[in-house]
Amino acid sequence: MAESERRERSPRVGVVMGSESDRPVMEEAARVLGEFGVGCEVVVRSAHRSPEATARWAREARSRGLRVIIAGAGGAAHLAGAIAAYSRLPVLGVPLATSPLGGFDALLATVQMPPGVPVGTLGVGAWGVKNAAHLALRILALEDRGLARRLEQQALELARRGAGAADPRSSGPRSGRLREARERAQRAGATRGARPPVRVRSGPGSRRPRRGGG
Ligand code: C2R
Repeated sequence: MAESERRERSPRVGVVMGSESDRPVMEEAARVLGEFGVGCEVVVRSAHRSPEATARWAREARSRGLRVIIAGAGGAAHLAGAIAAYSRLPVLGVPLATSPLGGFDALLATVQMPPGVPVGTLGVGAWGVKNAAHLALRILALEDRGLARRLEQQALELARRGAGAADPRSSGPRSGRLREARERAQRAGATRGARPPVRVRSGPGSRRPRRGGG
């Protein structure tokens, strides 16, 4: 893929999380978006701890060039809903498993929004974060043919891999893993030096990451 095709001048996806302690899992979203050459803005904002800064960030998101927002939070996860109240951009909410209730609390807090203020809620934790990024890519691909083509290629690749795993002539799971590792390395090589922008904004509500937290 041509470098110019992968490069993007300004981020199109906002990735917002309730605390610095959410960062390790939320960064998966930036990684997936980056694989497709889509830039993102990564921020920490909290509807509870920094409500005014959260409202400001959400209100200004569209004028900064963002087109989709991914919001992840744990516990009483009101962040995605609050952002959907302040912005008309599509908001994808990811419940995180950070409290002793294991993410079920965050799922309920994110999913059941009052009609008219939608949050597209994904699965809990890392799977949800990855799928939020994939869903954001599909939304952007509605208006971006190059991206739509890259998603089509990815779907073909996934189908090929699935077929390979079921094929009795393939030389087993070990060689499959080796092939995947090789492909990953090749992809990393191909995208090195052509990274899309990741804008990291600090602000109120930011907390130092806890050791082993998250
Ligand atoms: P700390 O680790 O900072 O104590 O945060 C965060 O997403 C995090 O998972 C603990 C958890 O609190 C969550 N949090 C929310 C919101 N703000 C922070 N759910 C919010 O506005 O919804």
